[in-house]
Amino acid sequence: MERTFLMVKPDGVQRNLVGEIVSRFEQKGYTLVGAKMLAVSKELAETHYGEHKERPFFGELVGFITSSPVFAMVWEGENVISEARKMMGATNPQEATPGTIRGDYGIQVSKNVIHGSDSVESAAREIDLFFNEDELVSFKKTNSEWV
Ligand code: DAT
Ligand code: MG
Repeated sequence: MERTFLMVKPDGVQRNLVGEIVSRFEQKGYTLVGAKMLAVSKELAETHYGEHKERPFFGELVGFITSSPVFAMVWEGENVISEARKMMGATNPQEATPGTIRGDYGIQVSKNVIHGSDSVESAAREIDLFFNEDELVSFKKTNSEWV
């Protein structure tokens, strides 16, 4: 059973998309095991997006993710890391298939609504970066055999 880190970015929170996004992952059958609103600090943003620090858009990216609160989540389920990436769609919303979150709600690559971990390693790193162990629950849903 995998866990992944998903985050509704400042544009998604401002546009009231938190409920819609949570609903998509719930209805798919995944389990929410942790969630919180937070204002991302410059330090946290630079660590989280560290792999992009040499890219020309790094400053804009850090500025954007710290511009307004985000909704951080940990979701659990079979293959949730790659399945969540499919449900999010391509990084550039104009290349994302309609029906995906970015395809349905985004237009610009710099305001693409949601972040999701892209590998087992990044999921572990990002969950640890954003959540303490005692902020995550571990439980089995009574309907799990129906999913
Ligand atoms: P993803 O979020 O799909 O994992 P990524 O890790 O390559 O994509 O990039 C991280 C974020 O950086 C992405 O969600 C939006 C922003 N970004 C990526 N490419 C960009 C570009 N060419 N111009 C502006 N922002 C960009
Ligand atoms: Mg990425």
